[in-house]
Amino acid sequence: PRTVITFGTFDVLHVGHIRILKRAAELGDRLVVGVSADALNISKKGRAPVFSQDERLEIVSSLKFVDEVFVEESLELKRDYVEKYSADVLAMGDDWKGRFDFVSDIAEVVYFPRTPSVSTTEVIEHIANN
Ligand code: C2G
Repeated sequence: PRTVITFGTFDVLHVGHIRILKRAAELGDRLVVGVSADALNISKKGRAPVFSQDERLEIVSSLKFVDEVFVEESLELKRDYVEKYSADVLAMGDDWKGRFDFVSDIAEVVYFPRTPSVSTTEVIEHIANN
């Protein structure tokens, strides 16, 4: 079977997340998702996600086109995760374009266009200001 791997925080799940997961799943037979750890978000973005990693894992693993989830502990471990899950394809949104090309010797690397005008940050701001 052809395995696809993708990564993300998937905090306050929205249609942009759904679309990329669905498109990633369509590239193969099995979709594995690395959900970024709370600690990784704090170091990367300076704030904790709204939902904890356990909650985000539970939400993402409940989607019908997601077959397996794990905690992404570090951005630098892409190669190890691709090998561990025997991924044939690594798919990401194009806000990461070029950033994961270093695994292209062991997996096909695909970047999808992001869904315009939706983001977790905007959702949080919308709720805060209404
Ligand atoms: N995404 C999208 N359209 C949006 C918002 C997000 O296609 N409007 C995609 C992103 O491009 C990414 C995925 O949804 O591929 C998850 O996005 P985030 O939860 O913001 O993930 P991020 O914090 O970028 O973490 O190792 C990589 C990191 O873990 C990615």
